[in-house]
Parts: sequence; structure tokens; C-alpha cells
Amino acid sequence: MASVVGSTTEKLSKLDINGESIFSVPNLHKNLSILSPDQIKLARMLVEAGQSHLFQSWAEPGVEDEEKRGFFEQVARLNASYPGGLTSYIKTARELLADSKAGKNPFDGFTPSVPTGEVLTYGDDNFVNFEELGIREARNAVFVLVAGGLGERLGYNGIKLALPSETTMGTCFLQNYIESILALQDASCRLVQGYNHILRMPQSTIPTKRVSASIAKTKLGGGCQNQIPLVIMTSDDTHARTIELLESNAYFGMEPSQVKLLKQEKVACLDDNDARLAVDPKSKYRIQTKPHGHGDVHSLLYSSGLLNIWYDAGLRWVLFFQDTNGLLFKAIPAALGVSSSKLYDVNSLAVPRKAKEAIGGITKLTHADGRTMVINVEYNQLDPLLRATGHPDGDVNCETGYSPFPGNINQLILKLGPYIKELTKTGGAIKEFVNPKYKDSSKTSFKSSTRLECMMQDYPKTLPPSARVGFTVMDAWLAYAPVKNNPEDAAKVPKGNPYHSATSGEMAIYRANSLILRKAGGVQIDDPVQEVFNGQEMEVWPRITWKPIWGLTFSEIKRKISGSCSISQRSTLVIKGCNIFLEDLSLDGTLVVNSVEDAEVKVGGVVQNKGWILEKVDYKDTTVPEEVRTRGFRIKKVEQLEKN
Ligand code: UGB
Repeated sequence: MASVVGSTTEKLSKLDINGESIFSVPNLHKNLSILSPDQIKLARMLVEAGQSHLFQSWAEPGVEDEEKRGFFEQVARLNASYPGGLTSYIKTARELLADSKAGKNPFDGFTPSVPTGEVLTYGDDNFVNFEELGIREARNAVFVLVAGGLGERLGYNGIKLALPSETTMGTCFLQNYIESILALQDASCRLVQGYNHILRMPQSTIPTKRVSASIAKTKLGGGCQNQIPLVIMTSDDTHARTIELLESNAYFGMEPSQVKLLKQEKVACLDDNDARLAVDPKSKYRIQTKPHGHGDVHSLLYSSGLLNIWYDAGLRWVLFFQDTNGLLFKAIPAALGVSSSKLYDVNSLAVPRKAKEAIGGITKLTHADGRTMVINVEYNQLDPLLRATGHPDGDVNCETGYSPFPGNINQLILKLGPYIKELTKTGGAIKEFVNPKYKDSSKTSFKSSTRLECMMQDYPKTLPPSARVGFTVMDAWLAYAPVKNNPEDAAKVPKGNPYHSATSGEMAIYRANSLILRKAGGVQIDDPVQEVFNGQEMEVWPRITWKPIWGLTFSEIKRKISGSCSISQRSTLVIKGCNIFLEDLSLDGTLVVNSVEDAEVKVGGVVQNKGWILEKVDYKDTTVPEEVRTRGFRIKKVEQLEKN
């Protein structure tokens, strides 16, 4: 060791940057004998970057040496996981912190205006055509789920992917997503392989029996070879629990090899405007870290090598999505159809946005020099940007009752070829930002440490003007109902704005399914009643749920409903199977229909029973499991008709 230190010391003796060298940091100097050459190199890099304070409280050699080596392991990880290493991170941090202190507007020189995009209306011919195109393209798609966030606003103790998206079937978000992807895979293969004609036969030619509920089986031929890949971005906060959720549920029916997990690393926290790295309050041998944001997904995908593998396999689209939107897959087929027909390099899914709603606004930005881009302006930046550019009222609703800027729901569809080309230039690095909370107006110190962050929707910021960047707007009832707010905060959301809570996320699924059955199948569905759960006023529709395989598109659902069907408000309908046909069904109570994949079932007649009742639960009642009390109700199963 002495000789290693000797030779390294010789090299290091030549180093004296701005008067700071390893030798001017006594506690580090004393410990050189216990460090490897690589660790000394890292130490040198830190000192050069103005981080000598990290060694300030180090013990004498021989004391806590393991912890010291652990410190360098962490530094090596932080250095390797950031493009350009820690030196580059600190340099960027200094620049961004200086801009923030100077109050520099990140959109300086840009004027915002409302962009035009593709606005879709559920169920019209245009929508149905896009859906068919989307289903056709789905077999050329890859799904990327960003699920590294802990959901601080939600305050849930588990991972959000494990939360029930709704409690009638009890399907968690990850299961809902995986089953939807499998259903898309199946529908896409059927359409392309041309044996969909079997499914599209007039119903009179399909041998079925009526429910009450007998099952007639028809074997549908053909198997699908295409497997749609799913990538899940996790973080240290979510990785192990995501694997456990997958493994303990046999990957919810997906082939394990179809799913890849990429773990994002956190980044170093910053203590002051000089970008001095923060020492972890729990250990003087650790740097405090925090999440870098969902923008990491691009560099992770790039460095994973997956993009080229997919490209070589003939895949064309990468679809990014978030962890808690139970409606998302109702919007995916049409949105993918838009991408495919318009040949968009980037297509962002959007919904009408309420002013001040915590979702970004899709905005056209025109620079004084003529450059333009259509990009998400994050919810905390939209109001100041508007005020700074001649809109004294800032982020307000227009005469439609909505913000004129469509709301970004962070569902992006990127065309794989141009995406690879762009990432080859950038390495997947996304423009970062910093958001320090200052102690006072002098902006010299922070209330708590901050860090650089990046967002996946900022990807288009580096694209050339020739890139085809568009967006697709759909109704929020169809496309967007995330679970982000805890009950207490949700109850404080301005009246008329969406709650984004576990309660609203679940109720939105029932509303969407009810509206879809009304619109696609002409089912008579009673109007909802208003009820208050955990201080949030909700429309309560009949609890109608189905497995994604039953109906992903308007046409598919329309095809499965005939005659005169009706469902009362207090009813629950659960459809678990593919070829279940509703015909002249009158439901007032609870009906659960289970069928195996290749069975055909016709469901009809009058079903009446006491049904399932929603029982209120207070979110403060800790005797009730967290995922139940945060949604404000549980389902009491009094009576049902269940047919298998
Ligand atoms: N996520 C990660 O995977 N890693 C991280 O480091 C952080 C998050 P939030 P946010 O659609 O409702 C976004 O916290 O960031 C995952 C858009 O920026 O739920 O406040 C995390 O697991 C905003 O423009 O949302 O806001 C989750 O799946 C708006 O569109 C996802 O990233 C808003 O979402 C989003 O994280 C929205």
C-alpha cells in the first residue's frame, strides 16, 4: 500500500488547483494510505470540484475505514451514472443555481401561445379509424413505464403500482397495465394475421347460449408470436418491491422475459449556490441523494442497448407512461393511430386542463429570433410565464371553463428510428432544472438541500425544427385519472378541479366504463348520484368493470353488446373473459361473469339481487388498511349472481 500511495502521492503533488489540493485537506491527506489509486483519483476529482468539505469530519486512519471506502463506492456510482460524471453535474448545478438566484426566466425570449393538435371525439368515425390503425401498429410498439417515484404527494407507504386501480375486481395498476398490453398484443396479432374474421362474424352465426349463464365454447384458432416488450424504470425506492410484485403474481400473465427493469440512480443533493454536495444527515460518510426525475428514462434506455435491439427487430414506436392512470389504455389505441397516420416523431397525449391543475400545459413557444417549439410547460412555470408575457391574470380558465393550454398527461409516443438518432447525439441527456427553496429573499441559503432534476417530456427540447412534434387531445373522462394526492390535500383542491386521489381514480374508471357502454353499446345506464368520500364530492356511477381483453376499443365493445340492455345506478357488473356478449341484459344488483379465454358466453335476461354496497371509511381510521381508507370506502358484498 505504501508504494501505491508513494507513486500516487508523487502524481498528486503536481496538483494544486486554485490553491486546493489533496494536501490542503488534512483529513483526506491523513487517510490516503487506506485508499486505492482509483479512490484517490475520485478524491482528487472532488477536491478539484470544490468539495473538500466532504472530508471535514473524517476520522483518523484506522477508525471507520469501512465507511470511508463505502463513501468512495457511492461517489463512484454517482460519477458513473451521470453523463459526464460528477464534475459535469457540479458544473451544471453551479450554472443553474446562478440562473435561479438571478431570477432568470427559463423561457426568456419566448412568447407562449396555444398550439393546435389532433382533437379526438370518442366514438366518431375518425376516432374509430385511429383506434383500428393503433391496434394494427401495437405489435410494433414497446411500452416504457416510469415508476421510480415514491409519490410524496400521495404519501402511500407501498409502491404505487401495487395500489388497486379499482376495488371491485381489486386489480392493481401494474396488473391493469400488463393485462392491457397483453390484450393489445392479442388484438394486434389477430387483426394483422387476418383471423379476426372469426371474431367479426355476425352474432347469429356464433354458436352461443344465453346466460343465465350457460357457456358455449368455440375454439378460436391461431396464436400470436409478437410479444410487446415492457420496460419498467424503477429506483432504489421502488425496485425490490416492483420485482416482488411481479414475481409473486407470475408477472400477471406476461412472459418474464418480456419485462425488463431499468433502475435509475439518485443524484447528489446540493447545499448552497456553490453546488457544495450535501452530507447525508444520517452519516458523515455518505452524500445525501434525491431522485433526479423521470427524465432519466431516456439515458437509461440509451445505455441499456435495448433501443437498437428493438429497431433491429422491426419495432417502430416507444410509448412512455406513468404509474397510476387507470384510464390510460382506453386512449392508447387511438393515440397510437394518430402517431402512425401523421408520422409523428413525438406525440404527447393531452386532456383539457383546468387552470392551476397540477399537470403541465402543452404550449407553443415562439422565440424572438423566430424559433418555435411545442412543449410542455410545467404546472409551476406556466403561471409566471404567462404573467411575464402580457397575460396579467396568469394561468386562468377561458370561456370554455378550461385553461386554453391542453394538459400534458405525460403519455408520450416516440417514433423509434428518430428517437435512436437523437439519443445517439445526446446520450439521452435531458435539459435539467433546479428548484431550490430559499430561506429568504437574499437567495443565499436554502431551507433544505436541493438537486438537479429532469423531466421525460422535455425530450423534444433538443430536437431539430424539422422534427414532427404533435399532440393528441382526448376527453379527460376517457384518458386521465391519476392517483397522486392524499385525501387531505385532495379535499383542498379548488372546486371543479380534478382531485387526482385514490377515490377519484377509482370512480373515474366506473364513470368511463359506464359512458363507454352508453356510447358504444347503447346501454341504458342510470345517471350517477353525488356522494362525499374523505371530503371529496364524487359522481358515483354503477361499478362496471371488465378485463382489458374484453374490450379495448369502441368497435370491439360495440360488437359485444346487442338488444336492449340496462344497468341501474346501484349495480355492479364484472366481466372477466374475452368473448362475453351482453344481449338484452337488465341488471339491478351485482353480476359477475367469468369465462375462460376461448369460451363464448351470451349474457342476458333480468338479474336482480341485493348487490354490492359502498361503505364509507374515514381516512383517519388506522384500523382499516391504508389502501382502503385513503379511498374513503370499501365494498360490502351482500349478494351477487356469479356465473363461471
Ligand atoms: N418518476 C420516476 O420514475 N422517477 C422520478 O425520479 C420521479 C418520478 P409524478 P409530476 O401527468 O399528472 C408529471 O411525481 O412529476 C415517475 C409531469 O411532469 O407523479 O409531478 C413516477 O413514478 C406533469 O407535466 O408527477 O408531474 C410517475 O410514474 C404532468 O403531466 C411519473 O414519473 C403530470 O406528471 C410522474 O411523477 C401528470
